[in-house]
Amino acid sequence: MRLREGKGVRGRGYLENLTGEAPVATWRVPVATWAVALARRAVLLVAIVAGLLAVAASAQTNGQAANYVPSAENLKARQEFQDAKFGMFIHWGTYSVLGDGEWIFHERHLTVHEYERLPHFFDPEKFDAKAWVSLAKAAGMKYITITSRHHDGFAMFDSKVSDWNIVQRTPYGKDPLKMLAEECHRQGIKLFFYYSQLDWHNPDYFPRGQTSWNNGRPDHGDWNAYLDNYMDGQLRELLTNYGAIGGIWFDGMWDKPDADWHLAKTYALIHQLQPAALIIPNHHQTPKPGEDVQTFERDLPGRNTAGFNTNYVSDRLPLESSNTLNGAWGFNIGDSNYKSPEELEEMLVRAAGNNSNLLLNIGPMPNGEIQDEFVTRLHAVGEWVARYGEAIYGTRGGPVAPGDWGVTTQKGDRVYVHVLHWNAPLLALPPFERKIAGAQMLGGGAVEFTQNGNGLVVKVPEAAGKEVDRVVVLSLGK
Ligand code: H79
Repeated sequence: MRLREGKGVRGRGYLENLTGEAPVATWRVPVATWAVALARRAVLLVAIVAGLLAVAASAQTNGQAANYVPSAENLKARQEFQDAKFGMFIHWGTYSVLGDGEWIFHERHLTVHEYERLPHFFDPEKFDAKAWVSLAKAAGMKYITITSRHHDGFAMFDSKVSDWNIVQRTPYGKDPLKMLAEECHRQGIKLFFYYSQLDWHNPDYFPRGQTSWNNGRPDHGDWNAYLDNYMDGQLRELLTNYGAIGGIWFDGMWDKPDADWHLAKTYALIHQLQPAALIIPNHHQTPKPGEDVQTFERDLPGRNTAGFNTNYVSDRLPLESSNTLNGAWGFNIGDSNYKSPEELEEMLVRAAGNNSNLLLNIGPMPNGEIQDEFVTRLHAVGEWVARYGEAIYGTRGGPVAPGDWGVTTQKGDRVYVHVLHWNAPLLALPPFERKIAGAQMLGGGAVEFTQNGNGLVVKVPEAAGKEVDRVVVLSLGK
């Protein structure tokens, strides 16, 4: 009986009790009882191991990397990702030729045969990787996420998996991602690959989903081959041939939300090839095992003004919010709805105050140039962020909930109060747990404040001209 009374029966778990040292008191127990107890232990152990195996197997078939434990490199990469705060999103593909976004295949009801004409016109002779990476840097962006292939399935890189790629189907005949990766490594910018799981071109993307389903493909196809050979094959290329990459930004799963996407297999492949590579899925759902970042399309985390995002916000994963500089992702020749530098700056500040990164998109032109309207605005943001970056880079969301008035960020013992829309001289904030030792404007100038049990009142200087963000730096005392 004594054998069953050990501390491990409850508490820290059966396995420890079963596999742990034999209790010292064993000799007092008659041999027969001892043997029966051992046999029971063995049976129980076998049952537990079998149970664990079954759980693992079902996790595999469910497509969930249920046992995912991020590697140390991965956890470090997550921190660096959060510190980076500001990234450049690039949508560029053969669709850019038509100057009407990246959904023309679907929106114009083109057949595969018709769409296959497009690559013949794609010859970006002005593409200059150095200019692109330099622009990102000048804007204060710390990483780039580029479409390695969009929903048209067209690989913008040298792929051996299929000839539906830029090297084999365009007069250009080169791999721009290779040039971009080399330039990013030279300039110290992390490169992420956007990869569309949705494919409007491959017949094995079958059964088809909600989009571009009637475009001349046969009514049969091998879904498993599409995932395991085609997609994973291309991901293997992206994670092998371009040096260290930041990660993979997935999109398009929402086209077939109920399908088995073999996520466990794909995610394991990525983490095995590059443990530090982050998996960033834009599936608009609650994060699944194996994923490293939660990203929100055209929305701050949890807002869902777009209508297709989830309201759930992870308190574990780094967060990211993607948005467009005008209204389009891929080059749109008629879209002049540019956000002003001030709007973009506010967007970045609001992202940071919501503990999130901002991934800001541009759609380069089919000749490889980036239009002036993007360039001038990005330069303006870059000049601004050079002055205000201390209150953004390396911060996390601050202690005060974001509001219309503004947001807070925090780095160590400094809280940055970003006053965005507040016309009164005094700004009242809720109580801080710690005493405020001092307050000053970022860039200089003392700030008067009073702190008591009701909260903190800060005297904010008037905004100068178009000043977007008045940043009060609070030093937290002991
Ligand atoms: O790459 C850019 C867009 O092309 C792509 N994601 C960004 C980053 C994108 N595609 N669609 N959307 C964004 C919006 C999603 C719309 C949806 Fe639906 C509403 C998905 C599910 C419901 C449209 C309608 C597609 C299926 C039904």
